[in-house]
Amino acid sequence: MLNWFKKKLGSTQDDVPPEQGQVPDDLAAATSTAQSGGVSVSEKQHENGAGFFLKLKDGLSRTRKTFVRQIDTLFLGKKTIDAELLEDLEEILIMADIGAATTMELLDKTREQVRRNALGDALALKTALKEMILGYLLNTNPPADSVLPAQGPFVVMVLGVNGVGKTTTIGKLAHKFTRAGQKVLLVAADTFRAAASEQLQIWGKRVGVEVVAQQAGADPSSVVYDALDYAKPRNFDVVLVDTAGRLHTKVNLMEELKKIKRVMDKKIPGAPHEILLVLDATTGQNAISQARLFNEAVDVTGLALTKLDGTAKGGIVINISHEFNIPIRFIGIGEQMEDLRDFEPNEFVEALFAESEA
Ligand SMILES: Nc1nc2c(ncn2[C@@H]2O[C@H](COP(=O)(O)OP(=O)(O)OP(=O)(O)O)[C@@H](O)[C@H]2O)c(=O)[nH]1
Ligand SMILES: [Mg+2]
Repeated sequence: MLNWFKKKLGSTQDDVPPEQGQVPDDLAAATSTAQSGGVSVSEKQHENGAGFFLKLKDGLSRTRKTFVRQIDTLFLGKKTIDAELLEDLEEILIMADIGAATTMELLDKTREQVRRNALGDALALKTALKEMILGYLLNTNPPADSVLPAQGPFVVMVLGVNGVGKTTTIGKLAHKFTRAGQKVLLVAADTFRAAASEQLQIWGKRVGVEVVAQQAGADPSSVVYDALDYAKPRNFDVVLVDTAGRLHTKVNLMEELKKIKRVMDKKIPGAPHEILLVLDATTGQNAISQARLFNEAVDVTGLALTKLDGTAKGGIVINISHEFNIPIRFIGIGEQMEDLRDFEPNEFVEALFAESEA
């Protein structure tokens, strides 16, 4: 099935052919042109894949050290899987922020396999772990079933607590969409923090897209209302809305986000088409509670996990995938424009379990 979100971004990572009836006409046309035009999606994937993969692998190196390399150490000189080894493994999984519930489940499954004599030695256990983890990631990250709006802009509402990387992620997304030939509008609906709209405008300049902003303290919903009024007749393909990460109280914030969502739907029925929650991977278990909180308020449809570069807490990806039935759309692996990846379970697991550190 087509993952429209990635296709819309002109991703080079997704080489799954589109399914009939799922693809808006323009997108289907674009896909078939790309395929008949000599450069197939998978060829492009091959071209760009290696560099991206190395960067992802590099970004995950600290997680790999606290996780996979620890597992390797555990197995050093040890051929049999005994109770002590499983206890040590439990500690490693917990330390890697995979989460208590997910860790217990992984261990239960492992014990079961040991009982069935399905795991000959420690190496087989490592392979089994890798497969179980991939299974979790594939399970909660099926191809997206959302549908692009038949007409009008694709509206993405971006949420998350302060400092997680919302504005940066919007800048990176704007870059991706623009590169894919889409006309992008940025909306500064964080009117609470003084410098928020300036920061978005800097990204707008950097990427070369328009930004709608009002004065600090303006009502965020009315900023959004006006922005959608502006976007509709001007044929914007994508509208990315930056929201506040902090208000006077948490309740205020959630109420405001609900209001913004209502206003969007009133202005463009069906909008927002994506409610993208941004989570900072370095915060580990905190990210889990944030996901719960925001999801209760506004029904999050996708996640972006930022700052996976240089964190030892990359296991949070596994935890969050297992805990929530919300797909991870993107992962951030740096501060630059290009440092946003479509999340691909296979690629992620391969990078995490990579053998060499080079
Ligand atoms: N290393 C790294 N840094 C990131 C990533 N994404 C964002 N950042 C940095 O995180 C910091 C905060 O990012 P912002 O985009 O301002 O976060 P925000 O959620 O918009 O913050 P508020 O507007 O205060 O709510 C900035 O210094 C970014 O450069 C990432 O993937 N990797
Ligand atoms: Mg911001």
